[in-house]
Amino acid sequence: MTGFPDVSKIKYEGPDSTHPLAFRHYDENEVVEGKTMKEQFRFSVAYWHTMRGTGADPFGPATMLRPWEGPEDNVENACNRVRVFFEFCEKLGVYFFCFHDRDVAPEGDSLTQTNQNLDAVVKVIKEEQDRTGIKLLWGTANLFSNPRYMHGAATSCNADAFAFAAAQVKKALEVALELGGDGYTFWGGREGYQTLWNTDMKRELDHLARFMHMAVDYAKQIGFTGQFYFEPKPKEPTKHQYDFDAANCINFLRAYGLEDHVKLNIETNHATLAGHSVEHELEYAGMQGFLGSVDANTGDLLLGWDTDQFPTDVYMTTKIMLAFLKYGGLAPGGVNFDAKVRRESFEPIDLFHAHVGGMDTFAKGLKIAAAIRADGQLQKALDDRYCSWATGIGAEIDTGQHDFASLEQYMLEKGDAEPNQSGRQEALENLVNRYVF
Ligand code: XLS
Ligand code: NI
Ligand code: NI
Repeated sequence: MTGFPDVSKIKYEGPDSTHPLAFRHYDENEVVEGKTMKEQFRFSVAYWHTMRGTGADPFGPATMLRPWEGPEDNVENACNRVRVFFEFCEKLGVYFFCFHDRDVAPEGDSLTQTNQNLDAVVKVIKEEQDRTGIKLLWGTANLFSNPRYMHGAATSCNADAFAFAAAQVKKALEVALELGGDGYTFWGGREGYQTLWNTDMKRELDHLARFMHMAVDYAKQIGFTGQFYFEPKPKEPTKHQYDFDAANCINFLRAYGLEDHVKLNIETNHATLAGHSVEHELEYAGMQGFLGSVDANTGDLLLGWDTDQFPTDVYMTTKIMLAFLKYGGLAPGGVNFDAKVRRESFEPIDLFHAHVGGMDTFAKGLKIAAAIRADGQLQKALDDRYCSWATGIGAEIDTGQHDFASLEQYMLEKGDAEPNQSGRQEALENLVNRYVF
């Protein structure tokens, strides 16, 4: 098998630890705001990056040293890889994972053969789940790598690509059910376009909605009760992805009657590619009742693409955790590390360094967020800022007691608006920093 023989179970050692592979802040049993950290986060490892990331980039081939990989990517090798993966999750102390169908099993020469390959590997995944208690946070289907999907899958101009994708998602839902998965994610893949000269956008969006309805119907038919997620991303690989950002996705879901079935899976780096911050996306999804799950990673300010780096910025995880806590947590969603080690970090041990750092950064963010909330000063400042809406004219407007004519009358009598108060942005930034450092 040759997994990680030199690594033992990662332990919590506390903030003073200097051990490079120990948690300083993530203690799975520590209770924060009524839940253990294990329950708060529901951390998940992404199979595609951690087991299938090769380090290849447009300028050079694979760099990753993965001693467990056999010479050929056959079913036997795929099954062995699954066992190594579960060893990794166990040693890391993560209880969830996510995968695409094509991450775990190689494609065959026909759909029948491909499905058989998948079944053989899923059998091993099930055994490993039973052995370890590790669960599937969400499953998904890769509807973007195979050349048949060059024009998209559900939004392809080629109806057969749509049909093939439907067959693939049907199978992926059966697998998610078999593995007791808590969810299923639609990420756009190549659902988008490069130029309107060759694109009928209305038709493509209608097809995407039809496809998602078929998935919802099939899940119902087979008894899969996991949560569906739609994952916003503005660009890459297409120039205009149809699932641009939270607001765009929510509009799509409502326009096509999918709002009762699908929530959002918000990814940090996708938020920044859309010109937003992750906290904006979480807040928008949360306030609309669509906050489902999170793909945790980070981009690079100097690079304009989806670099999928591991999160190391406590300020950012603090903001993320403030949103989580505000909206009552994520379950049945979780925090899935949709993140990859750099091409230059090619040794297996780097996978541990990356995840340990990400988990600790989130744990510290959670503690800071909980302290900010317990103290209440930030909330008080926010409440004070809107105090004109709590009573008097503001409360009357909010309860529907006014129209333009009555407000004109009110102002004619009053003469002018009350003076404004300072926004105090800098003071509030300093207040937050008091908890951060
Ligand atoms: C790609 C997406 C992808 C989804 C799963 O940018 O983040 O990894 O999370 O298909
Ligand atoms: Ni993602
Ligand atoms: Ni991504």
